[in-house]
Amino acid sequence: MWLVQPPTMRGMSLGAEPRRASNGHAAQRALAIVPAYNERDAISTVIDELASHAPGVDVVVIDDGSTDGTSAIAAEHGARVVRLPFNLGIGGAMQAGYRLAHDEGYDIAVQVDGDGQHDARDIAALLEALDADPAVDMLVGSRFLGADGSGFRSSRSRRIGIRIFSALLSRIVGERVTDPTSGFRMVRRSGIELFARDYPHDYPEVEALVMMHAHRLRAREVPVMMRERLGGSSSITAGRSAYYMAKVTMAVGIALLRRRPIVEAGDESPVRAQNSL
Ligand SMILES: Nc1nc2c(ncn2[C@@H]2O[C@H](COP(=O)(O)OP(=O)(O)OP(=O)(O)O)[C@@H](O)[C@H]2O)c(=O)[nH]1
Ligand SMILES: [Mg+2]
Repeated sequence: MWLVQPPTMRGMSLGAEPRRASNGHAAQRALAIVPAYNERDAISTVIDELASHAPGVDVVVIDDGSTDGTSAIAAEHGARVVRLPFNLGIGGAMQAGYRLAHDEGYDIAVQVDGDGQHDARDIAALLEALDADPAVDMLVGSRFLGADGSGFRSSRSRRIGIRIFSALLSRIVGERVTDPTSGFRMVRRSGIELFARDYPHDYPEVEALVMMHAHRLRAREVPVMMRERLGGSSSITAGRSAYYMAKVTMAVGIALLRRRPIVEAGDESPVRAQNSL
């Protein structure tokens, strides 16, 4: 159960006393991490929609060295903004957000892209799903699971790439993965602990799922609607698509070879068991 916080409390620092939901359970504190690089056309809508549709969730915009006034617009719209001193890329921006979520004791973190592709209306359903399934550490919003096939499903060439990674990931984790490149994902504390320590840098989404699996943390997909970006430009241009495919494929291979926690089947995840950075 998470606490729905009045809008006036958004972004305020919270006391050490654990707050209680009406059913007596300790309330969960959730943080939306909004990575943004030159998103002046979209960032105000993203923040306003979070305020309207996810009022109990705190928001931090991680401005990844933007030069177009993104952080000023975000601050005008009431968001807390962390400005990185220079462009770290999406992975560095997200790890900064997870680090902040870790240090400030958040229970849940959700990535909401600053380009407007992720719809804040889906956050309530993600929170419900996480609350309902304690065995799950991460929920990934999949644009391919919706019953009616509506919403933005990316270009044809990108969908081919997504299918290749879906097949690879499904084999690795042993269950069906449909949207491994989706950035719309929510983690509970176990995921925050892991990603505050270590998060892939370039095109991190697929590799982060392999990391979860290697640490015996469980991810599950839930249907969401995605939209086209509201403006600005994508990091995945036509020319960078080939690099994306090669880099992510190699990174997944290397991630599988990397030292991983030694645990026996049925043991608790070391990330869950050992709680500090
Ligand atoms: N382009 C870019 N985006 C970044 C960077 N750092 C953070 N971001 C943010 O990360 C989020 C995801 O980046 P996108 O370029 O939209 O990647 P994507 O959503 O996988 O690709 P599209 O579907 O084409 O939009 C956006 O909110 C960006 O503003 C960066 O260095 N470059
Ligand atoms: Mg995008």
